[in-house]
Amino acid sequence: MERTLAIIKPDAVKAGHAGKILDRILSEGFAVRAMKLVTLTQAQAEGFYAVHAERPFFGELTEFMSSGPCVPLVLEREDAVAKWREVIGATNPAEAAEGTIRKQFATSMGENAVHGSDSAENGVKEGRYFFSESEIVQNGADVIDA
Ligand code: IDP
Repeated sequence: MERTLAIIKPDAVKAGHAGKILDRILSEGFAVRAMKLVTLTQAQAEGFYAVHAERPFFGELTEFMSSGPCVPLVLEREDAVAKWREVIGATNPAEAAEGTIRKQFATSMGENAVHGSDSAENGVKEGRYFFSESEIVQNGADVIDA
């Protein structure tokens, strides 16, 4: 079993798509191990996206990510990282495949509805950025994916 960190980004929460995206997460066989609704400060968004600090879109990205509530989730299943990236689609919605979450809900390269970790190592690290150990359910989360 592998973990990945998903985020339903502020654009998707604001547009009322969080429920549909959670439904898709469950129907794709992910177990939800942690979930919350939180509005990040810009500093928290900068910390999360520190790897992009030198990119020209860093200011725009961190302002957007702190513009309203988002929903971070720790997801678990076999090949969670690759599977979630397949389900969300390409970063740019114009290039996202039919049936992907970004094709369905993203409105631009920046406001692209969802996040997904890019490696198993980052999945664990990013999960810890949002959740303490005691907030990540080790078992019994099947109440939500039953
Ligand atoms: P990913 O989210 O598909 O892994 P990354 O290249 O890691 O894509 O970029 C992180 C996030 O930064 C993207 O999801 C998107 O919100 C934002 N982003 C990436 N490139 C651009 C851009 O050219 N303009 C504005 N925002 C961007």
